[in-house]
Amino acid sequence: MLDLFSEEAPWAEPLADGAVILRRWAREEAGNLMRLVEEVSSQNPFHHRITPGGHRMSVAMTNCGDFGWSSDARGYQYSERDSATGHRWPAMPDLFRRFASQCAGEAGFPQFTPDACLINRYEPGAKLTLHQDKDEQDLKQPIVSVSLGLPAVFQFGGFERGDAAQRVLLEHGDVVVWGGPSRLRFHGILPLKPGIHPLTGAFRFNLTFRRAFR
Ligand code: MD3
Ligand code: FE
Repeated sequence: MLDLFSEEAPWAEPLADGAVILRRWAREEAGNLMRLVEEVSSQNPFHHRITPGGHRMSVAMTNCGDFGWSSDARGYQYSERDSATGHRWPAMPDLFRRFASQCAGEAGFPQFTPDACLINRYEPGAKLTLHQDKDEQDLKQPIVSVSLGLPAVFQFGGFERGDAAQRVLLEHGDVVVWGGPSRLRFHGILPLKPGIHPLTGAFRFNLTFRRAFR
């Protein structure tokens, strides 16, 4: 089908206080970013982790950087080693660090240097229920998220689990910077619809760049 919008330039729009969507900002680098995702995941394969409650997550994850986020019987935490293997996480590629810092700068966070990158892989039906990201030491640091491949419906709620949530479609190349008051909002991803994307096949990938420790 003819894609009437494929030539449209990237643009930025505020989503909420402290949150900015940089639509399509990662499109130009998407091929390079995906090659690096393959490289990281060849060293530390995507893995469906078990929540502290004993459930297998539908989203498969890996990490790169000085720290990685994971979940196991002991709970959720950032650590220098993958508890599943005892190995350090692969180094964060320079392009990842540079790209995330540049996006954060555009959104008004000029000092952001990530020390952790969580990579989520969604297959059809995979979802992330509403949650807050609060395992990081300094919640004044933003999180930069980069979506690649199949689109997903993102839910953006309030400060309590039961608050009404807005729905936002996150598409290939969309970058979102979450800082300020938005940093502690509940958020999630609705079950992924099946499809085929020319770059990522049957999957959606989401990279989140974080500062885990001061
Ligand atoms: C809003 N990831 O990894 S990205 C996560 O698409 C996570 O895989 C989703 O939520 C994904 O924790 C959503 C958008 C996102 C990331 C972090 C946030 C939104 C956020 C932190 C605070 C508020
Ligand atoms: Fe999150």
